[in-house]
Amino acid sequence: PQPVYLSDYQPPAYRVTHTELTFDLDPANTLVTARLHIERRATADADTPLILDGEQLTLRSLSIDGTPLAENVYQVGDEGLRIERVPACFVLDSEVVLAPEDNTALEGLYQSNGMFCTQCEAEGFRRITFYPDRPDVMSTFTVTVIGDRRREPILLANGNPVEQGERPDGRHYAIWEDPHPKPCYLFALVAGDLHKVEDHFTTQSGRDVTLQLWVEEENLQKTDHAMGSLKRAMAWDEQVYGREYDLDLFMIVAVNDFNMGAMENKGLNIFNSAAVLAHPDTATDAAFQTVEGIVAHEYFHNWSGNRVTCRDWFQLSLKEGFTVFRDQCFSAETNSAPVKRIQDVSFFRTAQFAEDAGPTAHPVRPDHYIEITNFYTLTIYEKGAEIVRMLRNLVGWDAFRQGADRYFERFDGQAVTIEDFVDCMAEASGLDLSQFMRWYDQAGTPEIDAHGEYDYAHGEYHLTLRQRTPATPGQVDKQPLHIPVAMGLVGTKSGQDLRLTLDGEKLGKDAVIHLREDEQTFVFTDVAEAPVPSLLRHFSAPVKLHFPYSREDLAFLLTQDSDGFNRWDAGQGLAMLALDDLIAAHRNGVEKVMDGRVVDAFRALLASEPADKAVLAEMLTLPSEAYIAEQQPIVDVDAIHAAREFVRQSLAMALRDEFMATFEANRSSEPYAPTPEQIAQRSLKNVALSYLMSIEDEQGVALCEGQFAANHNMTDVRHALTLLVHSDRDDLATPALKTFGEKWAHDPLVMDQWFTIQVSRPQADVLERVKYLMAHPAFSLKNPNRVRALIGAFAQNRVNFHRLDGEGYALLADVVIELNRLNPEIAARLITPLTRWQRFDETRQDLMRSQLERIQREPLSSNVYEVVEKALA
Ligand code: DPP
Ligand code: ZN
Repeated sequence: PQPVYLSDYQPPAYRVTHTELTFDLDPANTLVTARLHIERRATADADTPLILDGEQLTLRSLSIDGTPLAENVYQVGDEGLRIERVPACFVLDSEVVLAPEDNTALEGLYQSNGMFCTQCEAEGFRRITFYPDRPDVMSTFTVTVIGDRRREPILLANGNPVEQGERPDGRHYAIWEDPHPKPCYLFALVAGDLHKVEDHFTTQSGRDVTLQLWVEEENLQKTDHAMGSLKRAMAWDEQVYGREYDLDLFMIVAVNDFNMGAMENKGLNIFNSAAVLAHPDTATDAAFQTVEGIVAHEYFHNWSGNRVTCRDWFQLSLKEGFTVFRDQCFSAETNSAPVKRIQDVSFFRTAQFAEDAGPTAHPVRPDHYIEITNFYTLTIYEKGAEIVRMLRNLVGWDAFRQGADRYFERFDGQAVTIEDFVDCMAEASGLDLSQFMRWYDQAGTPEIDAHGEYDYAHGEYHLTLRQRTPATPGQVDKQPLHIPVAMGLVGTKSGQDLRLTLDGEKLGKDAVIHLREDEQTFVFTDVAEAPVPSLLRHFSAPVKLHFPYSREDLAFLLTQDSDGFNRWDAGQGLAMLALDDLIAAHRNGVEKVMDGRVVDAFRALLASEPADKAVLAEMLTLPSEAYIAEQQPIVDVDAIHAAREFVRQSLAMALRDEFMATFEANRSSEPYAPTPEQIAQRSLKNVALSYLMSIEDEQGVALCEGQFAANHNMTDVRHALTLLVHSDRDDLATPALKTFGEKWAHDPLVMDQWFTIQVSRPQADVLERVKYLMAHPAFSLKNPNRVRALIGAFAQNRVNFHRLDGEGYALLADVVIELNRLNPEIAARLITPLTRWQRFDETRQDLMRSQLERIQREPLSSNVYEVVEKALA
């Protein structure tokens, strides 16, 4: 497989002004008839051949302006169709045949539970018909879908329904028209036995939009939350960005077999059922929040992605980074804003930092790729969103909003680049963002070494920041970035933020300083008392910041920092120092001693009257094993697990009564609702229960059993079941798992949770359990959700996946090899944990590499090939 380079970009020689498609659906033999209205661009030479992408298509007929083409004027290869000497303006008709029932890659047209559906982003449309499958070719579409009235009573495509009826052969059809020119990656078709719930939204200009959610019949009672989320998202985009929906109909379809979370096809979003269905009995609070966030994300794409799209796939973050930022802000406003930020950042610092430090590190705008589906990454999405957030913070909301308006107006109906977006922000704000652009082109996580000194004699505080970005594959030399550092100085006597004066300028108590050089010293004057600096407030830039805080400093910031995010982060920092000592003790075989300052800090937190219980729950949660691992030069999975368990148990023993009181104070028998208040209360109660269960406190165990049996809502049931299964009380866990598994055998999304809970426990029997569960009737390698729930979850189980006999790695490689044939996109994603081999001890390095080499010896899809190649480079 050959890489594609950004620098090779050429505008298309031919445009498609209108596309007419007819699908005569059949599982084994779907006939796709395409009529493309094509025009050569004025800038292209008259002898430029027409090249259309096409993969795995059987061509039946081909004609230009009604005349069938002789076989010597065109060529069909593995990647498409080439026609020499075409007119400047013409109609191309083609007929191809596909077999949706054999499509296990879930790209293009496939079947899920008998339902026909499509997934075209990024390059799936070329598996449907011969077409210029690139986002800078935008066309209006008319689509006719023909199906069997009984098997496919519902026939959907993008845009507006214009006609439906019977055919002489007894089949029925529907015609859809999408008036908005769109790239083919936004094409969608769904046909099957679907049922709908319908609602309405009145836009700010008074238009009525019909909203439909299409699901299988048994899922009709799981649609309320998504519908409510959609209406909230539509209102939010009007209020916050002034963006209104532009068709009279908006549809969402839930599909069981889906590679990603969801897809923003124009007017017809297709969702992984896990990202849209939610009911209190079957979905946890976290799942409710995920549904809300993804529904909003896909809806927001209607402007940031569909009306204004990407010129080429190197610009993917143009739509994804911006849209993730938009959905993060939406969720922050509808839930607890500080908790949303804490959760997003802790995930980011664990998973994106790891990606940025590994062999698949790439810039937010990559300069080459082999397989674009490998680039739907945390870097493109989440780091892209952090960059947009920095822009918002740099220019301020008003200029940012003006820049966004300018962007949507200027580029409406066009396929554009990241520069186009940033230029709008620069124009609206008057700021020079040229150095800032490096964030898009430079991979790796910048590190800032900071140190500060208080000059008592002059009342000055000197803060020195030094930045460096480590080398990443293919990018050795890094230039300094423009890094906004939000900060305050917290007076050690007053406990208050001090007024900041920098270079004679009064900045208030909470300021942003701009690091642009390799090293800069900032001198704050009129500093009346010795401060502790609070740096990188609300995680103002996606960097690693090192400041030599003492434990006393961190304990001070934990209670005094005015920035809620940094209070949480100080607590995490304090716990990390204790964990570091314990990891060292474990490795050296020395007795572990708990740091009393952590206990004191937790005691104070538990005694406080929390303003936001969800924040308190986060503050009482220790850094995850994955996060701790990221902080270690060489990851010692066993020492990390032992140290973290020791801290959990020490806290539980020292503060047993406090946790019990917290648990009791936050029980509730109110009917379930996914409101921020209830979610906060449940998370605090369940954190307390986790501590009690970590020492298998007798009363705690009884409460846990009671919570499971009470069956009040899935959040509480799942949490209780997880704690039982992850404890050593198999006498209780085994019957609970059985009850749960039998009760929910009919519901695949709940069975996913049942799989995950079992394979994420720390006990040593997990590998055998994974093998056993792979043979379970509810498991299938063909369903991505099942694969993620069982195999993906096992690979996150640090102590068991990294077993010293290498059996965990071998199991993952076995699955990757099998999936490489069935679903290359999912196979490539599954390899990720093995690609991080350099972070482990030599024994594990060898074991992981040998599994990667074993995969490499197979005949590979380009997806898996690219990942393995990079991992072993
Ligand atoms: N474009 C989809 C999304 O992120 C993923 N394919 O919304
Ligand atoms: Zn997206």
